Amino acid sequence: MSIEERSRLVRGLALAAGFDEVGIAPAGPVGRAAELHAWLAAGRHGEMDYLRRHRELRVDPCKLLPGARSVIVVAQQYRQTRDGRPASGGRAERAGGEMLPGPRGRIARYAWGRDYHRVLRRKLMALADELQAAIGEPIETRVCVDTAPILEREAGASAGVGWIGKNTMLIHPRLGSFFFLGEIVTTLELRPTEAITDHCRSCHRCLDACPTRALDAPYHMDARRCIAYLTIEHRGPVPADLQPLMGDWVYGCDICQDVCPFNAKASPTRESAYELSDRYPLPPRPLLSELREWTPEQHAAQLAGSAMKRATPDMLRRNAAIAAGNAAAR
Ligand code: B12
Ligand code: SF4
Ligand code: SF4
Repeated sequence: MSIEERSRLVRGLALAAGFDEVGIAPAGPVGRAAELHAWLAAGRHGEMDYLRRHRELRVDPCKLLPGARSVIVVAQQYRQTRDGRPASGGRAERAGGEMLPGPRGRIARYAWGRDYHRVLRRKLMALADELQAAIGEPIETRVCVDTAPILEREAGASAGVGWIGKNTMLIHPRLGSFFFLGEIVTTLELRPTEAITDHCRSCHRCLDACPTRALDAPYHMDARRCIAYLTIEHRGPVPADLQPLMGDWVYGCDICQDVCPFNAKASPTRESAYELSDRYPLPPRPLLSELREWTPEQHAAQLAGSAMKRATPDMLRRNAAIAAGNAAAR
């Protein structure tokens, strides 16, 4: 099979598997390794020490899989067909059939359905198996979703899946940015896809909308100020000056994506696992009074199968208390 035929095969198999976009990057050192090192040296990663620990692996997929020739990058959209109004169902809405009073928190869209790590990994493993069978010769593959030490947005940008926007998200002209990324690093030689040019141009809506000024310059983020970091990654108390700026977010933040014009017309997900359901995990606007009272057992039971279990019970209670304080101040 020629390199072109193999590359077409990869694209065909990935799209048939239900991914919304696929691209191929050459394996090898990424272009912006120096930016990652500078970002870490400035301490802008906060407590996310895992980013420091594997920084040499992160900038070169060949270190992840010796002999790697290509990185297949897939995107899977997750924006739901239903919007996150409180009436959309779920346990926290009712107690004994009664509506409970009090303010509600807000959960970022990416955590509304089932844990994407599991959904995407399973699909990518199946794709790697199919590829292996179709190629008919031994190849090595390593599947990565989020937690592997790889700069996924850099890989996605060099694979032509999107461009890195001023809000630091990978954006696709048609799909917007509400998608997850996953990769198959492989020893198979494939034809790289052409990169997409930056479409942000003179727009700066995301920078203007970010409530905490975490986006302190175009394409640059101080994660220590990002609400996603503060609610999901940061343990211990949130700095007092940032608390009032966090609004009602209790897990993640979507503001710099909600305002992006490329998300306005993007279609919703085709993956039922990411849709809101009465089982997974919480309504997107949970009652703060309920979140604040959860026991560790309730936390484990309610968040089984959800990406939200990354936050400890203490962190969720802390986030709910901050959101309640902000609601009271309003
Ligand atoms: C750590 C992390 C975070 C941190 C830090 C975010 C950040 N901007 O770095 C926090 C907790 C804040 C976070 C938040 C979110 N995250 Co996150 N996160 C990650 C993780 C695990 C590592 C990212 C990383 O290495 N950051 C370090 C920085 C320096 O690297 P980078 O973001 O790739 O940045 C590169 C570019 O900025 C570039 N660069 C530097 N200067 C310049 C200048 C120009 C002009 C250009 C073009 C580029 C450029 O160089 C950098 C290094 O190569 C990735 C998964 C992965 N393994 O990559 C997911 C990932 C990036 N996150 C994801 C998601 C969904 C989110 C949230 C939307 C979740 C939410 N709703 O709350 C938010 C979005 C916030 C935002 N605006 O970025 C998705 C993004 C998908 C996409 N379409 O881009 C990823 C890819 C996970 C996945 N598998 O889908 N995240
Ligand atoms: S996710 Fe929220 S806090 Fe973080 S950069 Fe975007 S708008 Fe700012
Ligand atoms: S809001 Fe505007 S500047 Fe920000 S990422 Fe979207 S297009 Fe780019």
